[in-house]
Amino acid sequence: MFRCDPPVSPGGSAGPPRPRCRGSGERAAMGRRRLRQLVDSLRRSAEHFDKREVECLIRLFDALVAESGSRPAAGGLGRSMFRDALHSAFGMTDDMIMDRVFHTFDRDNDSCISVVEWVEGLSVFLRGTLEERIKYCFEVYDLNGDGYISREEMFQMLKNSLLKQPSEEDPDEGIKDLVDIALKKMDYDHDGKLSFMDFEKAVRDEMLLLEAFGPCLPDIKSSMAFEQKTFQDTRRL
Ligand SMILES: [Ca+2]
Ligand SMILES: [Ca+2]
Repeated sequence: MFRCDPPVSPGGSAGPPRPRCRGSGERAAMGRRRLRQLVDSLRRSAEHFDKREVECLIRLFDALVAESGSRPAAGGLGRSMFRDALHSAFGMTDDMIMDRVFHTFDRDNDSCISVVEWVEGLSVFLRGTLEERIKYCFEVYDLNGDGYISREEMFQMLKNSLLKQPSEEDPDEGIKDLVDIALKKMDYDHDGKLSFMDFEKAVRDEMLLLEAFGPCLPDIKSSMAFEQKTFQDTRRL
């Protein structure tokens, strides 16, 4: 069971009102007009989905929230439910990476994924452009959010993903070697850490480096299966 903390102060953001963590019960009370507004607004902000796909994703969100047993007032996806969804739909298993994915979706940092955050997050996660995916992966890997992927952060992520395989020698030494290799290849300005510019340049040179520190995007097969299953529903909201 999870709990959604109350949202932080909205701080007068521009644009249409962004609903926070509304569950199915609360949204039922929004009325059809507001639901239309939500779909229209999401179609603009989550630009990789068309109207029908947005509706399907809202429906899936409602189903997941209902499944989690969240109280309507606190509706929205908490961390554990979101991780379960990532695991079952995309085969993700790395808790550290899944927590970071949660963090990138949870734009307002209230520990709860609202319907808007869900659809906008999936737009990048499933269909993001290369530029969007580079930004997304960098955000996932910058564990403390200071704008750099540090040597320690690389070590932590690589250790986390590599220790699942049996190793014969001192694993830390091997991981340190990998960090050195990553820095040698990606740290263009030689300051011992990866800035966004370093990371972007490295990935544009070699696409495989996009997920250098752990898989955080869906593979093509599970992504296609998810889309097929989610978007086959032709009912209107
Ligand atoms: Ca949130
Ligand atoms: Ca950092």
